[in-house]
Amino acid sequence: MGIFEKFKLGFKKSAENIKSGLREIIIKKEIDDKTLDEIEELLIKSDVGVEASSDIRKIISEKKIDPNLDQVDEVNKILMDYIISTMQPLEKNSFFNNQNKLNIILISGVNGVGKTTTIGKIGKIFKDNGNKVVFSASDTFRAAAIDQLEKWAKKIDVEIIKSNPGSDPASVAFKTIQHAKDKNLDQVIIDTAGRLQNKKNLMDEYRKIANVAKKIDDEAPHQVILVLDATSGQNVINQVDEFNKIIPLTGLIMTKLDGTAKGGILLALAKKYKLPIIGLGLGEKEDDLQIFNAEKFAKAFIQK
Ligand SMILES: Nc1nc2c(ncn2[C@@H]2O[C@H](COP(=O)(O)OP(=O)(O)OP(=O)(O)O)[C@@H](O)[C@H]2O)c(=O)[nH]1
Ligand SMILES: [Mg+2]
Repeated sequence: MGIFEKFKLGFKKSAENIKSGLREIIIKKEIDDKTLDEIEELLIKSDVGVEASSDIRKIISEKKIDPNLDQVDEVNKILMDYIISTMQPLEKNSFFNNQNKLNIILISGVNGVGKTTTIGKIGKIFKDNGNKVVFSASDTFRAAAIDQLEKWAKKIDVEIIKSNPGSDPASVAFKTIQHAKDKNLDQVIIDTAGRLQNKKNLMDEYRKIANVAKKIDDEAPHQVILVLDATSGQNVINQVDEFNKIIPLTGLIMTKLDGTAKGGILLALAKKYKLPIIGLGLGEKEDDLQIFNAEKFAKAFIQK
């Protein structure tokens, strides 16, 4: 199965819910206020957020769809256009280019969302694009975390700098950046321990990694990417808020969009934060990251 098919499959359930929901709602000749209310409610239930749902309602209402057309198709077209126009400005393919100077990327997120796996996947894309990559094993919290990142480094054949479990995460990041400077590498990708955004000491540690990076390069970290798990539902909104407060985010990656995810939350995030969406995780293997493309996302979302 190609990555796009996989992507589409991930959305099958939510898209079918929307389509069958629309078929149930749109039965009358003309789309009246009650029908519009029901469409809006269906969209909110699909996680696309209050703002986007209300925008879409307004567009449908203003469009005055000809009752002789297949109205469900027409509404789906509106949905698709809306997704593309909202999300296309958030594409950022250039993220994976060689910047011709050292680029330091901090990967953050709560426990188990897929940070380490995502580092393996983006490391591979960077490498395929001709970058020299080094991983920083700054999740020193668990010994297994260091081993996990090391396996990824071996698999895709990039360097890794690590230290003993329990050592200072910021000092590992410092060593890695220093190494990258000495060896003229292109991309430093820093893994961090999964942390609850309300644990102050862990969040202080996270802040310290960024401060240490700044000591070597005052523009660092150049990228601060929050990894979000699509199965977390509305919680992701809170996660973006909390992490953004500590070190301003420069982009998002959403994982676990394979399976039965409700991808609508990504539209809600796009509308609310307008943060670049770097990629979408569609599985556990090295090639299971799709560089974000709004049109592909929209097509998968409505199963076109
Ligand atoms: N299906 C699926 N599983 C994924 C995806 N990304 C990661 N996983 C799985 O999710 C689990 C957690 O992934 P990790 O990469 O260890 O997550 P993490 O955020 O580094 O976890 P901590 O370091 O413990 O906070 C693993 O079993 C991964 O294989 C994805 O896109 N799809
Ligand atoms: Mg990890």
